[in-house]
Amino acid sequence: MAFIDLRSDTVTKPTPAMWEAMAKAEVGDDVYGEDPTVNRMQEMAAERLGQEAGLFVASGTMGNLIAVLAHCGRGDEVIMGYEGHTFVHEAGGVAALGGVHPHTLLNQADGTLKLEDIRRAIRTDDQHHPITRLVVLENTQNHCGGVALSAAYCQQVADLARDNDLALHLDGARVFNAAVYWGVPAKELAGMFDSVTFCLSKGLCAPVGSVLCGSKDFIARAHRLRKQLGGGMRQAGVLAAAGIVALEEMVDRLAEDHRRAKMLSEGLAKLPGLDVRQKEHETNMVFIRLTDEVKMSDAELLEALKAEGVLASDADPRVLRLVTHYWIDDAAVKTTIAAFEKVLG
Ligand code: TLP
Repeated sequence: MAFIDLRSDTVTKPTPAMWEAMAKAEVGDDVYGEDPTVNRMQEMAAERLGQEAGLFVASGTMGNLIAVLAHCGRGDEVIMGYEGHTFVHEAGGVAALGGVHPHTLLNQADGTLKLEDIRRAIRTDDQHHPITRLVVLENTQNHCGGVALSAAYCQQVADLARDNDLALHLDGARVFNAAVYWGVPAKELAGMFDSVTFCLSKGLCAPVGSVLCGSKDFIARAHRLRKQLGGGMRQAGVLAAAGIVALEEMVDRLAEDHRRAKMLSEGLAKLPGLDVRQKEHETNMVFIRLTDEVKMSDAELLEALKAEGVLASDADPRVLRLVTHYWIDDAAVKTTIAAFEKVLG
């Protein structure tokens, strides 16, 4: 059975244009800096994000980890969202590998961290405290609903960080979704950060990889850290070639994923037992809370949907997440709504 796979946009397979570009990619040893395709992709990525330089990394997790390690030393503190991917879903890497202390703040429903909370979290100069070095934001904010943070908000946080001598990193795994949502070039959402990671391998459909961007100086430090972590990838142009197609061809079409997520949430909201958490500034994710009317456990419901050819994932107990992407068309959205209707029947 060919499944309608809504578990994540990470499941996207390469497009035909990507396969072709990968087959023809000119490659070299990227650890020597000699892979022309990687070099081109990194330059393109940095330019799109309003940053000086870029570094191809194996994953979003690796990009965020390298950024935190490049900005902070052992015992330093990083302010980040309690719902942030870096805090929840990266296996505690910043603490385990960097000795960096996460100071978490509650995310608001719109994905933001309150400026006042950030201000209060910054430590005073006192030997009892860790030294606050960095703030991390996430755009789009995945666990708050895939919501897009605005450029105006990001600028306010950047001003606050600057006034307090803090660095500011963006986990922009889906920053292009945010850019398309707001109808602005990605650099307007990313240019005010000291560093930014974004993923080629999610809605942009490339098979592997993320790019960490920042100043030339920052990327030089990041380069060494990537090597320390075993992330030097040699003839990585095979992968970067798909990344170039992702940046050239796959950004504007993200609007279609957003339209389909809306179609999906509107359809599912009409069904009994489902509390579809529609919010402002949503992009390609639909979060559904199961009400008490649904007697099945989460696992039973997911299994029943699977039997109908639909794959979804559990975001929290009694909360499912469905993510639209390139391989989900209008027909798949309709089939998914019908599958829910049948299973909840
Ligand atoms: N997110 C995945 C899971 O890990 C939850 C998903 O399916 O959404 N930042 C954000 C905001 C992310 O959502 C993810 C992946 C990452 C970083 C990490 O990227 P990878 O998987 O490339 O390490």
